[in-house]
Amino acid sequence: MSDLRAKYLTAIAGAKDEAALEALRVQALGKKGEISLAMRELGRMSAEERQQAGPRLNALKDEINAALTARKQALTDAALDERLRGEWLDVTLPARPRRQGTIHPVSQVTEEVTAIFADMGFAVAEGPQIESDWYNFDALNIPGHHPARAEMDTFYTHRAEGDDRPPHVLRTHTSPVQIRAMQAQGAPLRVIAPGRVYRADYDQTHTPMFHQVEGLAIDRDISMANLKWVLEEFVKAFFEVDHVDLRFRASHFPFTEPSAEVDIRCSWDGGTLKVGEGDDWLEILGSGMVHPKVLEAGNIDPNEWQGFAFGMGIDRIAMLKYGIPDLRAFFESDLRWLRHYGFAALDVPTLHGGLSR
Ligand code: 2U9
Repeated sequence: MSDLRAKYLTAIAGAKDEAALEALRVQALGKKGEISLAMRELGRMSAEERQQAGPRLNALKDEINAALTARKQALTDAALDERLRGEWLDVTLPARPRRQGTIHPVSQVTEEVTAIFADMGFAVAEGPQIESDWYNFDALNIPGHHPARAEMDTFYTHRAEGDDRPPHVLRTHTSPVQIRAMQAQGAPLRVIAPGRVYRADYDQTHTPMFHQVEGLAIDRDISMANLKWVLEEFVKAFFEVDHVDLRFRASHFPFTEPSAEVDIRCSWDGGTLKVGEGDDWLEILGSGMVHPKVLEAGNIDPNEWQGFAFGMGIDRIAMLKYGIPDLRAFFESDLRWLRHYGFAALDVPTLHGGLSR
C-alpha cells in the first residue's frame, strides 16, 4: 500500500495540467481504479485483516483526494499568475506620440493665464453663466438707463406672460463672479475669473460667445502702481519676453474710477507680432481702480478697502500670441484647424516647466 501511496502522490505532484490530474484520479479512484479494486479485495479478507486494511485504504483514498484538490488549486493559481504577468500594463508610460485629440487654444491660454496669476497669489473664482441682471449690471454700477446696458448687446431669457420679474441674462462679462467672490470671501481678496461670456454680436472680430479673464485685487492700500506692476509681470510672462513697455490711456468704465486702457509696445515686421520692440501699440486690456459703489455691492466698505480690476479677451490674446488670424474659426470645430492650432494634451503650462513650448 505504501507503494501505491508513493506512486500516486508523486504523480499528482508532477501533474502538468487538469487533464493529467483527472487521468490520475480515474486511475486511482475511478470505478476500476487501483484503490477501488483494492477496496473490493477487502471482502475476501478475514475480519482481522479487513480491520487493518480497511481504515488504511480509506485514509489513502482521502489523502489522494486531498492531493488532487491541492494540486488543482496550485495549477489554477499558477495559470492566473501567468495571465497577470502577460496582461501587465504600466499606466505611467507616456501616451502614444501620435496626437489624437488636442487642447484648444482657448483652454491652453486659460491655463497659461491662470498659472501666471496663481504665481502672484490670485485664486480662480467661478460663477453662473446665466445671471440676474442685478449681478450682471446693477452691482457693477450699470443702472437700468445706462447706455452700457444697451451697448453690451445682452441676451435676455424669456419670462412667462404676466411674470413681471426682471429677466435673467447670459452674463456679458465675468465681473458678476467677482461680486459674488467679494460677498462670499470679503476683503482682502485676490481672484481672477476666467470663463465664457455672451454678447449679441457677430462679425470678423466678434462672436456671440467669447472668453474673458478678469482680475480683482482688494486690500487696504492697493494702488494703480500695484496694478501696473501686476500687468507688466503678466504681459512679460504671457508673451515670454524679458522686457515690455506698457501705455496706460485714460478711459471710462462704469465699474472703475479712474479707468485706463492698456497698450503694449510691439512691431508687426513681416506680418508677425513681436512684443516689447517696435513703434506700434497694441491694446490688450482694460483696467482701473474699483468704483466705491461696486465695493459696496460686494459688501466691502470703500472707506476701509480699495482695489484694482482688469479685464481682457482670452480669444483675442490667444490670436495674438499664437498668430491665429480669424476669430470665428475658434468655434467652428474644424478638425484641420484644431490639429493645426491645438496643443499636446500632456504639456500642462507651468511657469517653471514653460508656458507654451
Ligand atoms: C469688479 C470690479 C471691476 C473689470 C474690468 C475691463 C476694465 C475691461 C474688457 C476687456 C476686453 C472686456 O473682453 S473685453 O471686451 N474689460 O476693459 N474689465 S476693468 O472690472 C471689474 C470687474 C469686477 C467687481
